[in-house]
Amino acid sequence: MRLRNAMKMKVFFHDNCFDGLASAAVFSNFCRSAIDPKVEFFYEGLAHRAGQLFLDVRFDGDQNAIVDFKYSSDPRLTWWFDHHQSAFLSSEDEAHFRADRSGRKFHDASYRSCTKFIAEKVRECFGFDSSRLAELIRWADLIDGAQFADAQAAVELREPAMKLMMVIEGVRASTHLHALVTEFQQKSLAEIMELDWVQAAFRPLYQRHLESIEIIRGKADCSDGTVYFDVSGNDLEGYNKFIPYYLYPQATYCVGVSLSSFRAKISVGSNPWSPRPRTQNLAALCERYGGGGHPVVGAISFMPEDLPKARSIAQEITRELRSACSQ
Ligand SMILES: [Mn+2]
Repeated sequence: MRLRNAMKMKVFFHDNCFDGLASAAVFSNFCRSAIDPKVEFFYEGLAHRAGQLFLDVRFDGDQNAIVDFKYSSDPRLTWWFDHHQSAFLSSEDEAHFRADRSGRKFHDASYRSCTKFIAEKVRECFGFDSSRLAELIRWADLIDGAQFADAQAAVELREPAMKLMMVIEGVRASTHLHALVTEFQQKSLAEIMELDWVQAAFRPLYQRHLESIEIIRGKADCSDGTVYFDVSGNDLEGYNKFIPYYLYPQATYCVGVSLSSFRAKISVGSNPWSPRPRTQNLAALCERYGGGGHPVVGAISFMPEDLPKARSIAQEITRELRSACSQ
């Protein structure tokens, strides 16, 4: 008798994002335990960029899943979980999702993290219990929802989960990121933090983190409740997004411009500990310029050569937020 080949599950996740990797781990744990114990996983990170998002994405698994990232109407997509407000590239994609009757595609923008969303959906729809990954789920929800006690906790990185967040956001080797998806299912966060390769990745990133606080301090300009900074000349794409509020606790919003090999990026955020309430929906604001995100944090991507355009839009957004704050 011919042995059946293992089912090949391709999992696409939001790259360099704690919630993205944790989502991949919770989804994989569900697949192996509830769908097929012999399933073989293949991982690929997806990043927001200008232009066609899924152009070089190959849905080449027997089943294909996207977690914590935008919807694709590709017929080869089997599973989808996302919690971003800006989850659809077009109204056609949204209509395609609404018409789906597979029972395997899920969207709910009221969740702080996709990780917790997946855990609750697989419980509700498939009776699957993810509680053995409770620590991971709790931290993904805390990190993606920015539920830290204060900016110090978010920037000083004392907890293993916070250190891992920095490793995930800073590591560029996809083999390391994919390894973490597996480790998340087998070890505690403190144990993962003790792994030699994680320590080796952590040390230079932590050094860079300390330097980045000084770089942002030097570039930031805070007025009318809004911090603006441009670090496009500083080779600093993966900085900790709470640094501006650590430096300027009185700020409500922050607008940053950065540059990497594949994109120029405007990051727009709001201070979770702001003394003044946030009144602007940052996903809607970023959507006006072709970006997206959540009400509390959004981003817009440009081609690297469009940096001057990114800068001028970032300044326009800064003026708008400053005027909203001074009203
Ligand atoms: Mn997320």
